[in-house]
Amino acid sequence: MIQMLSVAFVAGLFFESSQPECLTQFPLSKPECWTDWFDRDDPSGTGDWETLSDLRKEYPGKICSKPVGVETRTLSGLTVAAAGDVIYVSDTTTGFVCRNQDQPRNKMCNDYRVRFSCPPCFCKVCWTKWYNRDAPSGTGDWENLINLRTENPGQICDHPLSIEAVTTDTLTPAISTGQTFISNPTDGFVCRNTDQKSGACRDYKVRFGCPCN
Ligand SMILES: [Ca+2]
Ligand SMILES: [Ca+2]
Repeated sequence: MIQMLSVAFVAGLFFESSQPECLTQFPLSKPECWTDWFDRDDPSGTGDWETLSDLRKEYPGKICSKPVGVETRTLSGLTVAAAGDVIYVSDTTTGFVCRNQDQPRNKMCNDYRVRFSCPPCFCKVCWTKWYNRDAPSGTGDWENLINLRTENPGQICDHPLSIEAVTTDTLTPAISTGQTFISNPTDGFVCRNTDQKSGACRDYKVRFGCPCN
């Protein structure tokens, strides 16, 4: 009976793990795809609340829909065991909560950061096609995300992880041109002629790295 229960338990785990946003199978014991570390709360109120629902609101798109692991450290790098706090919850469904009321002798919780491991496909980057919507003949080369989204509806993921910008003629990475520009996965790419010593931007094209799921 015990054996049957444990088989059912393992099967349940496996079923859970095969449901996330991709169908890639992977060894549960070796999750390799970790999110950033998050620290949205501190324990000065009722405790340190690093719940998944709050973290998802604060960091949209940064955490997969079904994490397979959670890791917690104090801001100074201690494990929960080393810090000695009583933890209310720490799992892949709720996230992490340390309540001050659970600590002995009116002690406050330490301040924790958390990160989650996700199915590998969540961390894999899939590139969009290259976009070149503008030329620098006006005020500059505006390959900004808001315009690219409007002109190419449904093509670029909601939360790109990265951006690549190169010149259209020599495919030189923007970073190597010596020009001044803004380039990030949230805003896209903008090079303004007025910011250049030469008075003119080169023409760039961009593409975005998205989660593959
Ligand atoms: Ca915290
Ligand atoms: Ca361009």
